[in-house]
Amino acid sequence: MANLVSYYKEGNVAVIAVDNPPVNALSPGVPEGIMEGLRWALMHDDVEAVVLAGRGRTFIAGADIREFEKIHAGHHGSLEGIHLLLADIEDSDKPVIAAIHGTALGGGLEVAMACHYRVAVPSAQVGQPEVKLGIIPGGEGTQRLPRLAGVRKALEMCAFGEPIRAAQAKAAGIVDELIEGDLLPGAIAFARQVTTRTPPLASRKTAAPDPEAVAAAHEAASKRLRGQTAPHAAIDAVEAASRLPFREGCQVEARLFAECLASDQSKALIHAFFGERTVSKVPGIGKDVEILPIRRAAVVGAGTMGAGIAMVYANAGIPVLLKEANEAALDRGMATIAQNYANSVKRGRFTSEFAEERLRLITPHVNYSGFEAADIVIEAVFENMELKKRTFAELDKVTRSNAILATNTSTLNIDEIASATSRPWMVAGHHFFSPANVMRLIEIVRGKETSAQVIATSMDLARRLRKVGVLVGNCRGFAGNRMFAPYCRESVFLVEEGNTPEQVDGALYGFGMAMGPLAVQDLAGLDVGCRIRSEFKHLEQPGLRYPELDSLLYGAGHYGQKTGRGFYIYDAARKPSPNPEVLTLAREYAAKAGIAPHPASIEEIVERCVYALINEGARVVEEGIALRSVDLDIIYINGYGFPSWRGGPMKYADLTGLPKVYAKVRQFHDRFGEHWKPAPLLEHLARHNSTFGAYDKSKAGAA
Ligand code: T1G
Repeated sequence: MANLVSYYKEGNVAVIAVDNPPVNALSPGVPEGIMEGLRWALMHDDVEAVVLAGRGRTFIAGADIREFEKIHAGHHGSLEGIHLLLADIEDSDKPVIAAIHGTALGGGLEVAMACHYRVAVPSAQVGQPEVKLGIIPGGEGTQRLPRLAGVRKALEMCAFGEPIRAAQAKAAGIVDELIEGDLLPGAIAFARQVTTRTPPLASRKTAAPDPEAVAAAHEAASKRLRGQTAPHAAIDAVEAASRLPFREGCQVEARLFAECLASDQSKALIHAFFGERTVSKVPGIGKDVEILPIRRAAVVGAGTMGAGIAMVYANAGIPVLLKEANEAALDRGMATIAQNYANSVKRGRFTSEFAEERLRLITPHVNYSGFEAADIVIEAVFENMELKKRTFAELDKVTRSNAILATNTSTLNIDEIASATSRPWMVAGHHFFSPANVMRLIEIVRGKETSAQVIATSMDLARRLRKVGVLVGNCRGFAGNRMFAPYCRESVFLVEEGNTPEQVDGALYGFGMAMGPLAVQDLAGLDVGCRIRSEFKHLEQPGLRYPELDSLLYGAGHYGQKTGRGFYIYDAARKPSPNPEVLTLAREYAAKAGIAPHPASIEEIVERCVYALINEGARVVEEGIALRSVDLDIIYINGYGFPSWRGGPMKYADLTGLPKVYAKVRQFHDRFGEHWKPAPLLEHLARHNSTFGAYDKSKAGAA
């Protein structure tokens, strides 16, 4: 334990320092080490107070979440050590002071609240983010926090999981003092001031009931965290603190914590937590690969995507040139950017100073001047191969040979685009998702000659841009859009079979998708979908059924939101309402095409759309277009509004059970033909009652 926790004396104050990098999690051995240090401190009569601190970049950032992964996998893991530690701290007859820097989160804040006092540097944050893992605070935090900060503040922190800054925590009564200088000396000085006082205990305070706040919290959680169960459990636990004595309240918390930990939502959200970190690990590209410095960027194309990408770089503090073919188009792009910033200021997301400072980092141009200084160029011109190749041929001449040339294409072949340059090894796809300045996902598309340096730099850059970068291979639609095609195909088929767009979208919205597939197609533009389809029409298999209704709407001049009419009718505020023309068109087309009407249940609608996603995802993994199935989960959660509390499509399939998913896919194959041919990997894993997660692990082992 010595190496996880050390302790020593500074005069009459004992210091216990946790040293469990990278975030000082309460891994097995850490609570025991702290208890050992506390026993040692209490044995020394010349010690009059104890300071508990974290070495490295943070105080304790929570329980070790890997322990919960063990429990989910049926192995032993527990919070017992944490509860014993909480009791030891409270039983101490010498004051224990938590010295907080970095992030005191989850069990870290709970340990700090069991201490008699808490001091923090101004940059520190404290929080109970457990609901983001599908659980609730399990270290008596739902009982101490309302006693320190009141029910309303405790509800906000425990039900929504957002951390607060040290100054807010002091104002709320969670932190006793802010330390302006060095934390440890400041904490020791504070400790010496309190040695003579009776150490106060949070658990001995009371929390006044606040039924209005409880009701409001439940209502807000149902809206903001739609479908999630842990937030409501957290609210119930905090409410118990205002009604029951401390120990009884802790029993309520323990029961609710155990229920949440056993839930599929917790398995899904913890899968997503680690998954978001796993995707940055690319087998064969280790920390030894040099990351190229990216100090200046340039974007070609000031349309919706180009303008959004320029904002992404500016928001990360990277100066960026924005080039368009003519002044008018450039002015439109800059106006879009200015409007986006104004909206963010209006919504309180940015201060006006931040927005002005970032806007100054974007330099508009109608030529390539300044491109020779760019370390990376992102091409975001119209989705046409000839235009992209011409642009890359120009970029090849006007940029330094070691500048990365990235394309934002969402469907075109990276290798063909790279062939227009003399340096295909410096070319990659950086596929942003619209709106680029909002969506967290970037698909980093690896061409056959893309160098390891460009990949490593792209993955690191995604982090700097505060995005989630996922490496994918070069095929039609890469990973996300390739899977999205069958998902959308089934949604249009269902409308052609007589189900209304509202029924189809309502079923997927109820499943947890941020938007239904038909509303998404209206948003993206039916013209875009039809143009892409026409580029690949030659690949369609004769005799196979393909969606036609979207093409019929497009042919009637209905492109979706942009023309005010598509699968829905949109008012000036783009609020959708049913479009009766859709059902007429569908009925007429179905009659001509011999498609039998088939009213589908909500369950079938969800299965046909989501299992189509899963079946294609299995092929994407099998072909190596995605490194792991979890990469597809992270793509769908961060790029397509798939509910994180279902873990992503592949985790959802694992939790559903692959034998069940495979059996349904086979049924659909029998009913609907070739589109539903089961992916061999899905069949293999189902027949062995295995999971996509186990397959990832087997590949990791092989890497
Ligand atoms: N347990 C295990 N590993 C953790 C971890 C944790 N709590 N937090 C981070 N890691 C790993 C992470 O996987 C990554 O690993 C590395 O540390 C760096 O993390 C009892 C039940 C603290 C804000 O939810 O929010 O306490 O990829 O890349 O961007 O009631 O990590 O290097 O192998 O995220 O600087 C509650 C979760 C737990 C905090 C730092 N605590 N962590 O962000 O680094 S449940 C949390 C974070 C609990 C109690 C309950 C962030 C961070 P690798 P990182 P970062």
